[in-house]
Amino acid sequence: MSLSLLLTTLLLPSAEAAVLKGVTWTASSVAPEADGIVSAEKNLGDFKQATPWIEGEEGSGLGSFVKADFGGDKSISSIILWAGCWYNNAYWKHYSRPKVVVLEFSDGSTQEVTLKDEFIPQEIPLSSSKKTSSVKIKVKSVYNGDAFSDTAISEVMFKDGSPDDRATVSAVRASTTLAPDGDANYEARNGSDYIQDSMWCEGSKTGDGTNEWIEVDFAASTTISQLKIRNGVTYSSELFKKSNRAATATISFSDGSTETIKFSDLPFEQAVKLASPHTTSKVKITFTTVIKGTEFNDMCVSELSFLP
Ligand SMILES: [Ca+2]
Ligand SMILES: [Ca+2]
Repeated sequence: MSLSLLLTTLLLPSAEAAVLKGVTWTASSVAPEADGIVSAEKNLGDFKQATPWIEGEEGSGLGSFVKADFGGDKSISSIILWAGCWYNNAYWKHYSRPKVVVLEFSDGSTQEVTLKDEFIPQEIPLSSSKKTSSVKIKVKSVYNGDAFSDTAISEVMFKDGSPDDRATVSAVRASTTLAPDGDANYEARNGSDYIQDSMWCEGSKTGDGTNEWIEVDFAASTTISQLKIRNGVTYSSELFKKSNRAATATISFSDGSTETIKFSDLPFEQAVKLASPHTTSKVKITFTTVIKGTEFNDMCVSELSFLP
């Protein structure tokens, strides 16, 4: 191997499997709106955890199903499932959660999976990368809700065999983290879960987020030239204005070099180009100035990823 080829190999960005977009959902039934919670099959693929599908059959809906259509064959390596109603922690307990689900693929083959009864996303690896144009998820048994018998699933993601352009994150640390409340937790890992309404929030009792930081380790040394961020709470435009957002940051790399970056004050994904590409095994972002929210004095970041 020539030296230049060896270097190219070593400097390739480490990438993880991409999450499929543009999935079409159908369901055996849909529950009517209740307590302001709108159930819909399309909620399974809207990249929001607080929006669920809830089945609308009698009892706990054993045998009810949702079906994801990919519009052609895809190689699915794993499925990530937000089981239950993630509207908030209380409603997660109120509605039934699927326990055993049967996955059915377009070739008719099936795989039975037992889920945990935990308020965490669960990744199901498929026995071998499965080539399929659809996945049907059928509820076989449930963990009973404490108020309603209907069974909910809030989000489903499919990872396919093609590499993602995002650098693979192996660990995330933050200077402080806001304690969990009745709605959700605010852990740093929420910044890289593809979910728009889950976020890291700093937990300083008195500060507004200035000088708080988030540090990301990559699975391997990776060349990055831009980052993508959903700045603040991107749950809704209303909540976005209520909480603190980042205005500027210093970003430092494993070789000790730094750059100053600026963010737009918008509740959407934004790309921030670096002045030059950096090959690095980790990135630390220290937020240096903050835009104040109207109600909560915590600075949050909903999504953060690094691209070549
Ligand atoms: Ca959803
Ligand atoms: Ca998130």
